[in-house]
Amino acid sequence: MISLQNQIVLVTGASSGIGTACAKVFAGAGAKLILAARRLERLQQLADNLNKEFGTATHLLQLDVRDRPAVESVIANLPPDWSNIDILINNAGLSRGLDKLHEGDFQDWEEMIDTNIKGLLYLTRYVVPGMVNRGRGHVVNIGSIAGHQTYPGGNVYCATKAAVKAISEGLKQDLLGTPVRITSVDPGMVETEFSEVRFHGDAERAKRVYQDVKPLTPDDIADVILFCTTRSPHVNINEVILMPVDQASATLVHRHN
Ligand code: NDP
Ligand code: 8X3
Repeated sequence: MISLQNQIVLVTGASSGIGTACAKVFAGAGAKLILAARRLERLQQLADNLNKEFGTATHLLQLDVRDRPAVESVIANLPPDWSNIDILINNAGLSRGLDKLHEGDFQDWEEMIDTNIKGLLYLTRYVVPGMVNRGRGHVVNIGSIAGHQTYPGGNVYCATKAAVKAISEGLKQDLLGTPVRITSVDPGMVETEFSEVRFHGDAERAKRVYQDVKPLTPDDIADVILFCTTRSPHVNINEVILMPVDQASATLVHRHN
């Protein structure tokens, strides 16, 4: 197991759910954190809490990962103490809608494609060259079971996560011959703000997704990411698929009612 003490970890989508949980787990392990998301006030609150609890040093980035020039600029202009990123957690992502493809909303599609695929690519493109030059680094992409199985209404969201799977596999191949590691962590149902975002703020509909079932928690995912990033340097965990015991596939969920 390798130590994360003083390693620099960049977490996208740190303002909620899995990203926030990653920030806490990596702070507890002694890492220094670059926290990125659009909602800066949430990042500020998180950074204050981590500083109080663990004395964590943080650097905050108010960033929309869809904005390529902004991604390029924040990475290029990191203060020298923060520029040698050891671990990139490409977590920022979202689903929008559960419409049939032929009735789908173009704006929903574009938001998912621009965030889940292009945003992840931009971060990877601007951060990984430094890792290759320094001869150390680990990229963790958050995929989904949706990248392995398409479900009704999932169409474009599933396509974006299938793209994340292909990008993770491609990056692994392209990094062959370097010590940089790449892992895809692909969860099933995790209770976060994900469903509320998918249903455009319809909290009642979002609540029904997790009703009478014990979903994964964001901490469960952060725990797996911590495991993957602390293996011996010669070990690369390529892909982890995890789901709740109450779930067997994207559509097969056992409800206790
Ligand atoms: P949340 O909605 O709780 O968190 C999503 C995070 O992504 C927020 O911090 C949000 O920050 C950030 N984000 C969204 N769009 C952008 C953007 N354009 N630029 C920067 N940050 C952005 O959902 P989860 O924690 O569940 O989602 C995290 C990842 O996990 C996503 O990639 C999702 O697809 C994946 N996933 C989730 C599962 C689940 O069941 N919950 C299962 C499998 C995978 P802000 O709005 O402040 O910018
Ligand atoms: C999130 C899990 O099954 O809602 O990626 O697509 S699912």
